[in-house]
Amino acid sequence: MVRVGIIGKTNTGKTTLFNAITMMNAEVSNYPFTTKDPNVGIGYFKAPCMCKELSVKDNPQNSICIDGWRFIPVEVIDLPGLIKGASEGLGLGTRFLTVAAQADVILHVVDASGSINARGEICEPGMGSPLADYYDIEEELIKWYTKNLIENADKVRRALQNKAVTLHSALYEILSGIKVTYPQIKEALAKTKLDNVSFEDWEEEEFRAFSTEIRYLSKPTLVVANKMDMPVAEKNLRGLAETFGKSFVIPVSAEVELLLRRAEKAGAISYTPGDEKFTVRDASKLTPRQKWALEYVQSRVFDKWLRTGVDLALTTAVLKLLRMNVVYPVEDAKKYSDRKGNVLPDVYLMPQGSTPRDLARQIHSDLYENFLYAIDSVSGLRLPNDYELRDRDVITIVTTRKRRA
Ligand SMILES: Nc1nc2c(ncn2[C@@H]2O[C@H](COP(=O)(O)OP(=O)(O)OP(=O)(O)O)[C@@H](O)[C@H]2O)c(=O)[nH]1
Ligand SMILES: [Mg+2]
Repeated sequence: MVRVGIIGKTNTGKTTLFNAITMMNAEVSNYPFTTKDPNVGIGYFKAPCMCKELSVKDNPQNSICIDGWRFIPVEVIDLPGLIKGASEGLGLGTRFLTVAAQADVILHVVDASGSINARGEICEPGMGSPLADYYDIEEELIKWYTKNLIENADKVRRALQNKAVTLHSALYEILSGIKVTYPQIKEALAKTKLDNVSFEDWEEEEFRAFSTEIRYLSKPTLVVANKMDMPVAEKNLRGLAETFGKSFVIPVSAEVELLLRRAEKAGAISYTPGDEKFTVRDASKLTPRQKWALEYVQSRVFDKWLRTGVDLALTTAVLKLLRMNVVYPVEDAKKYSDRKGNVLPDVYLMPQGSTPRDLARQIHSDLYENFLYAIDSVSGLRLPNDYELRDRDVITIVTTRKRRA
């Protein structure tokens, strides 16, 4: 399962976002460093379900279908907050970054309303700087990656004493534990031109340059501009979008998403996460406070930003940043079902460039070992084995044992 890590300065709303995504109840407060240990949960993002296009009634097994939207599970990790100087031990330090390093993609939450100061304490909205916060936290991350590599440099040197071992593979031995791939190491060495420099000659500057590349290549990152319900957030959002590019900054109001999901659970409204509207079930049953809150949500978020942005942030992180395609394996190519008759039972997230054989490997080693070929179930055509899976493909795998996925 894809893992999404939530990082950012303390008090930016990471746990609120985590609770909104997972519907858990992790502690939230307006004091810095509320979260002391990482929270882990399951969240769902939505993609248009193939049941609509194929006009079939589906019975999802590993995901959920609501009104033609497929909700796909991801693991979400909420981390304790950071502040500038964390790598020197300020705040809670950086020891939890080992957990962040296990994520496939990062949501970096900033307080777009500028309501926290440099130390992460609540201040007058607009006084804080989300851009400066972002850079402070990124600096801590890069320092952590650099320190981690320097601490392991002796291991790399020892491995390199064996002339058969390349620098790439020696570094891979060290970095694979924090989800860095071999091609990423190759790319980072090439980009920094360190593939031409003997490891013996690497100094602080070289370690840092390489670690910086590794941080960005191995952990694609989306900026979550949170607290967009506050008026001053708009100006800061513009600054963030100009700096990082519009598609890498998502305006979000985590607190509003959490409020809506809880109100939906309590039966007060109908709302599907990611929707651009919500409807009150029975206005006469709302307390004045609830009424005020829903009016705030409507005017401050939906009228202005169309949506809370929580679902969009997850979808963008997984599908765009990680370049995943949603693929539906089915055993019966005509009924689009598994052997029990469940229609469009499962979805798999496959990285761009994956082939049907890669899909077989993800499903079961038996399927992979006995793989013969795959069929595009919608057209009924046999696919070449080097076919690159596309988003929303419905695939039947044919094996030597006549067993199908
Ligand atoms: N206005 C507004 N406030 C929010 C939003 N999201 C979170 N907050 C508030 O921001 C404060 C901090 O929220 P948390 O979720 O505890 O923040 P955190 O980043 O997890 O903080 P630490 O765990 O202490 O690092 C709380 O007072 C939240 O109610 C939002 O979308 N809008
Ligand atoms: Mg927290």
